[in-house]
Amino acid sequence: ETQHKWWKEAAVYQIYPASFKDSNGDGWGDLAGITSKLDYIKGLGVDVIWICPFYDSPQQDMGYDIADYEKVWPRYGTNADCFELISKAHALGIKVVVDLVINHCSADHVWFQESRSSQTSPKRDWFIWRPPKGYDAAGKPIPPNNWRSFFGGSAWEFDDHTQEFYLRLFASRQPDFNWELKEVRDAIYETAVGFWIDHGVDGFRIDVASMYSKVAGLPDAPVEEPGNPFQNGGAYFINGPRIHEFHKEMHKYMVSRVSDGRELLTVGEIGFGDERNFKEYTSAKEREIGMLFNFKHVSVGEGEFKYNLHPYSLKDFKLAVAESFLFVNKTDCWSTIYIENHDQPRSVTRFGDDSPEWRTVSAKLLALLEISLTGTLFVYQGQELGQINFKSTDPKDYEDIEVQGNYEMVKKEFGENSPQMKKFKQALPVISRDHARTPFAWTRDAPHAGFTTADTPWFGLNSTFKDGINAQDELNDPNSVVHFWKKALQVRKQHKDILVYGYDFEFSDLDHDQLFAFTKKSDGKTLFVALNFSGHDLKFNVPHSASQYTPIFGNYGSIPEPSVPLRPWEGRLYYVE
Ligand code: ISL
Repeated sequence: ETQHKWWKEAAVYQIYPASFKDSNGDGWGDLAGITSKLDYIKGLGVDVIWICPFYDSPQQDMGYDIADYEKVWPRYGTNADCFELISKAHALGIKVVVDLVINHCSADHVWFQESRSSQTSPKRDWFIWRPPKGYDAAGKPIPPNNWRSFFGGSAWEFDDHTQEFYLRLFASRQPDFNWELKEVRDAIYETAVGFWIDHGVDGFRIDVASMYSKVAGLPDAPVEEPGNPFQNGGAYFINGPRIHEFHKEMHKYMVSRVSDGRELLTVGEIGFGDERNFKEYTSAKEREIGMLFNFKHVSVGEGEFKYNLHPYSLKDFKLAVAESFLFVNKTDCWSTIYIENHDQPRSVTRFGDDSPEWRTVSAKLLALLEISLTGTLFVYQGQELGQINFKSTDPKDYEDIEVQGNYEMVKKEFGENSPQMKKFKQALPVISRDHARTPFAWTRDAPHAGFTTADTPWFGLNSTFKDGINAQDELNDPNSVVHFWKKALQVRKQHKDILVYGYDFEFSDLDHDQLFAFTKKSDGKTLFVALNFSGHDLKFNVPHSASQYTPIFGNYGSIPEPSVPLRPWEGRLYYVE
């Protein structure tokens, strides 16, 4: 049975430090900037902040390439700034979760420097080194297998110094740790986990949590994308043979390290898997991770190669959304509800309608969907404003290494004028990670929306701050998306028994292509939710027709009887008695 826990009913606000608030005018957000905005965050009614990596890093992958787990990157401030942020947040009753990036580190980390110094270095096996498979006609070394990096090209990097390749599933300078060695795991726990527990954090968002364990022998991946020398090797490292053993071990370490009895929030970036895996990761009795991020719903329409988009139906989306939490039903497992993060585009553009006519109401509709679902709710900075994507198909307008790396790969493998390139460019304004990474818009009237006083921010703002998508204008407008989110978070708390913890979820009209409607239960109560994913009026079948419907909440002010058609992008929550 589902137990109530603080971290299940908390609302978490995710902060991307580079793009939240710059306090010293160098064009980058920083920790003191976050501290200066704690009142704004508190005002939203969230309980926790998760701060993306702020550790020392050469920033090849925006801080997910960590060179020192125990030191703040100087542009983000000092360790003292970080400890101050934690204590000021705590004083306001806000808990703090940090990112735990331990599938890989940066090639600048001293451990990797030692490892690459020679083939006989005592730390050689701390990373995954292999000799070339052979040499091509031009004498170039051939990678040990055909795995593709998430950022394009081979997942292997050749190191001239020792004439071997190291595995790096992500960027060229993000070497994967060799988790097979106990010595490596202990060293990771001690620094990346222990140091931050000692400094008072309330939990961890665990990066790439499903990929630490690679299948022995590192076999070639089957060819799913003909013509490309590099293939998706996920079957050999996602949810690998020892992954659950590793999480059990790390969980034990965390529990033993906490000295004051606080219970940590842990959320694993699991991405893809089957029900058996989701349950094993998150079941309380397995003692691994508190909850997980499933990627199914945010990936609908993406290809085996992410940027190869294809059409999908609302039914595909509904089923994918449900996969996030259905496995939790009346068990001791748990999951998350989210629709944006720093790796995803803006949800209004992707799943709502970002035209001036429907932006506000469709952003509110997505909020209604999220507060109605079972799991811990995560809101990403700017989502509470109904931020939208910027519209560019030119790779030059994008910063992200994932865009740049895959652009180079498509160019090299297929050419600048190929149909593959055309598809790639069309995908950019839809799904690039950069849409989430434009600096936060605080006000309309200051340069760069008040994010920085520098002439040039590290990444340009979305120009929509001039059209009212900024915190100040929205706080001044009672009908804005931000005010709706505040209310929505209160409603979720008020009705948490059913909204947060409800069970026996059931779709109505699953095949319907505009209607997202469902029923779920809690002890003694039944909830019915109807959401119109279209820009026109929608009449729908009312289930439980003999029953009494009591309105709870909606995005059009007054809430009529369910027999009244839904207005464009209208959503309604009712109790059914
Ligand atoms: O972003 C993705 C899909 O768009 C994923 O492939 C993503 O790279 C993967 O989920 C892992 O993400 C995490 O680790 C990466 C980092 O770039 C991401 O920002 C982070 O969330 C490497 O550390």
